[in-house]
Amino acid sequence: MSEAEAKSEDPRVEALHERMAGYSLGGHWQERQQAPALVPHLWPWAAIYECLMESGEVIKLGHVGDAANRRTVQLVNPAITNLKSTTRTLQMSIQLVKPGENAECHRHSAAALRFIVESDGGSYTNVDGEQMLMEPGDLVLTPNWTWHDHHNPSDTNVVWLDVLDVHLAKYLDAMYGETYDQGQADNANYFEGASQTVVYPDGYCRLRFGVARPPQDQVDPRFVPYTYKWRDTRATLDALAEADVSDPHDGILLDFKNPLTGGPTMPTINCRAQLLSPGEETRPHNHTSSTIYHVVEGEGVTAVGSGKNGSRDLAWAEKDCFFVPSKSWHSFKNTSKTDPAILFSVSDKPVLESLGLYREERA
Ligand code: GTQ
Repeated sequence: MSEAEAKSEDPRVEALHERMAGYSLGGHWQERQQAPALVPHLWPWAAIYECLMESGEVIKLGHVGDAANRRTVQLVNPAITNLKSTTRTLQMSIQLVKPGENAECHRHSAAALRFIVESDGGSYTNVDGEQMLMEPGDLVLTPNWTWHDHHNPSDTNVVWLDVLDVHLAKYLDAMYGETYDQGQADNANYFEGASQTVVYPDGYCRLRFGVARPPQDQVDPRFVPYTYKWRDTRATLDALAEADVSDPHDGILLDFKNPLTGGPTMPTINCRAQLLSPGEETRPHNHTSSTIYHVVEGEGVTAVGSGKNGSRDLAWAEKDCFFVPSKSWHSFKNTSKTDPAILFSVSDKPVLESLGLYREERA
């Protein structure tokens, strides 16, 4: 029995509770069930990969209705296994498309992105008619309501991280979508059966939304399809590491900016890359956004500290994924004395910022 209820020896209070329950009312003083606090967690790549490869054997990728339209292994926060979600707002999953397979065209209100882990560069996602080749480390955006289908015409597997704001969209009762078969295309020339026709070549988005660009492009700047090439990101990290421009809490830190607004990657998801120099140890900080990390290269430890979320030392190696909950103190250590460590991360920071709910404490 709760403290408040224990004190209610007055039979009139009990009667009031019963009467209110009958009217679907509650008293501010009555106990309520709290949502569980999310916990820090690390998913070793070996475990993810083993299950993903097995899914490649037993889960058929096919047409909507007769098989899975996407083959992904989803990261689940152990505090909310019943919800099968990575964070309260975001889902990170790992997707496999085998040689010769296609994942059919659809679009949805949830924003999505892909970060490529394994590819020989021959696979691509078609986003609103643009071929976006997938090389390891590339970041491919499929913003809210953009059509997308995935293709692997190569002879090796392609594996990537999917990140979607689907839990936020569902929480807001704003999750909807359509497959190409049911939908109407904006431009009939884009579509053929369950896949789009390629109308724009790979790299078109970086020209069209580049520094020299058409003055009156009629697009909603918040939702432009875009790909950030890893060769560019890596060169920037290396150049800044050389110049020693380091953030005390995150090392060399890059935001993947929206190319038109200069704002976050997408309205609901921000992406970052960070480099920790050999032996580097960062200072702890905490903030009200929650973050999922993927280790691009290197090894280290993220100490996730104190408070109601518990304290954990997450020891990571290449390709592992880990989660740092909102408001958790955390700091990074690159445990190699010779090699840099590079992390890719996604967070719901833009949501918190746009609602005036973002806070950060630095030690
Ligand atoms: O590849 O379009 O992990 O629609 C979840 C939903 C991937 C995708 C996911 C999706 C996709």
